[in-house]
Amino acid sequence: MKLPVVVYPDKRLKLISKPIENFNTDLHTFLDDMYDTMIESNGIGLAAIQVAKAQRILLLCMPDEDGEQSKDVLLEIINPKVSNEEGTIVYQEGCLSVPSFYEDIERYEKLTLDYQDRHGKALRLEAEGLLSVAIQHEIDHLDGKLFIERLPYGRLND
Ligand code: QAP
Ligand code: CO
Repeated sequence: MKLPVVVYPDKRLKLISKPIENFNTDLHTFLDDMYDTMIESNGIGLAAIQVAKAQRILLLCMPDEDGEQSKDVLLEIINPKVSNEEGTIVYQEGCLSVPSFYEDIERYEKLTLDYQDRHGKALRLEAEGLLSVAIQHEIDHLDGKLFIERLPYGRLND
């Protein structure tokens, strides 16, 4: 079931999300609803707070070369922790909670992600490029931060 998306400047987007402790059927239903919401909104990533639940959950579904999204590559990421950040990358980001606004943002190019799946199993992945950008964008949501707060100031005299 598709859920309503919380949009800027709704202050709920500033909440710090809380860790998941119970990996039960309520969680699984919520993950399925997040997936429907992300796909029906044409998103590649979604954090739980964007559907008004302040829990440390995010979904990522990266498109392939033809821009197709397949559920086979869906990542359900719970209680994420980033380490080994390396390098920088600039990517034009958008956000379902900031509709029709896109800007270049600098992020880490590579990182390691430790997280849990819907059953509470501990997993690790190495990410670079767009996946690394998307992980950082979504974890920012869990910490109450939007990409528009990371816009650089312009140079003076320009
Ligand atoms: C976050 O963003 C992201 O304005 C996910 O009208 C962004 O799915 C990760 C969207 C960039 C990596 C790189 C935005 C859909 C979707 C809009 C999204 C819109 C319709 C944004
Ligand atoms: Co976003």
